[in-house]
Amino acid sequence: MKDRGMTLVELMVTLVILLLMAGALFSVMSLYRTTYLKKVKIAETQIQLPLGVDLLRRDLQYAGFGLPWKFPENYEYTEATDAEASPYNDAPSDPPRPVVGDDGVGPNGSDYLVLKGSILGWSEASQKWGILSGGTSDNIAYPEPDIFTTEDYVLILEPVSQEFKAFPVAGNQLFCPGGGSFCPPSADETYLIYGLTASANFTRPFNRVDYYLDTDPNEVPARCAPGTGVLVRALLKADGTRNPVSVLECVADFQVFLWWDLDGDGTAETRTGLGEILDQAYDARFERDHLRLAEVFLVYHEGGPDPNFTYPRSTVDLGTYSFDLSGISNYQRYRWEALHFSVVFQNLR
Ligand SMILES: [Ca+2]
Ligand SMILES: [Ca+2]
Repeated sequence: MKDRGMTLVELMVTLVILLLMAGALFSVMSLYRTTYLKKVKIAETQIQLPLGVDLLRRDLQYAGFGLPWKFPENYEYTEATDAEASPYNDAPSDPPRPVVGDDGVGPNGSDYLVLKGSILGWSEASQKWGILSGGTSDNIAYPEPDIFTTEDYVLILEPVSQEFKAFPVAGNQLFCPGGGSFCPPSADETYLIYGLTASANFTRPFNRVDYYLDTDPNEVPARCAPGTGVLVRALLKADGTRNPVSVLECVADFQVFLWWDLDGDGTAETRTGLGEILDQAYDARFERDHLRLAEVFLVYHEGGPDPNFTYPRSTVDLGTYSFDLSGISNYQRYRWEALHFSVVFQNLR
């Protein structure tokens, strides 16, 4: 018998290796990626609808995904250049905090939220990730050998320490037999690879999105009440400027609260504003250990002014938070809506 196939022992060994490598972690990541892509697709076609807020929910869930926790000595990168965005930088050399922001710095006392993670980039490249095997074995063991193209720039992390091993590396440099310096030193070690962007001129080892209210008259539709704005999702570009895309129109207020497990008993017990991170100088490590949940409030109106309509109250009450409408002229003529939702950070700790 020439084609005897595998012996039982060989089969068992292979199975054990496959189980170790392709087990729970991979199926979770795969599920994760599929869900994310599905949601992005839905949102892309209806981005002007309140459903666009679902993007914010997704981004909160994925904050921290593919972020390096530790940099090599003397490693530096650049981040936001605009005055409104730069206070939330971790550049030039700190590990990126998954969540940053501040209270009341926007129109009507609204908040400014910043989220960081590889997958937040939305580019085809940033939706990719893989496993790089060391030694003389095949290069990318999962999900497929050639998932990255020569255009994709990637970040390589050591999976336990999340220490970053190589940046930037183009997809065609990932083939380990032949031994690049970014390859795991032995066959039984693996590194994680996260796609970042297809552009060779990127400047930081993560993607970043900023959420804030924009009240620039050129951006706000004419139907919106005076003083309201659009909630934008702004991807930070390589040059440090923001690329804003509207996700919700006629927004009067945007508030984010954070829930922390400060006593480490596994349950979040402390609610703070976003500004707590800056006030207390919490770093990336502290967020991973203690930050558990985000709570978001949005106040906006549907349609335009209606002379035959009277909104019955001067505040929008949302349980633990209320917004005073009386600062908005003619607020009674608009149909005010409120959104209140909570999101568990799935990529911290
Ligand atoms: Ca706030
Ligand atoms: Ca607790």
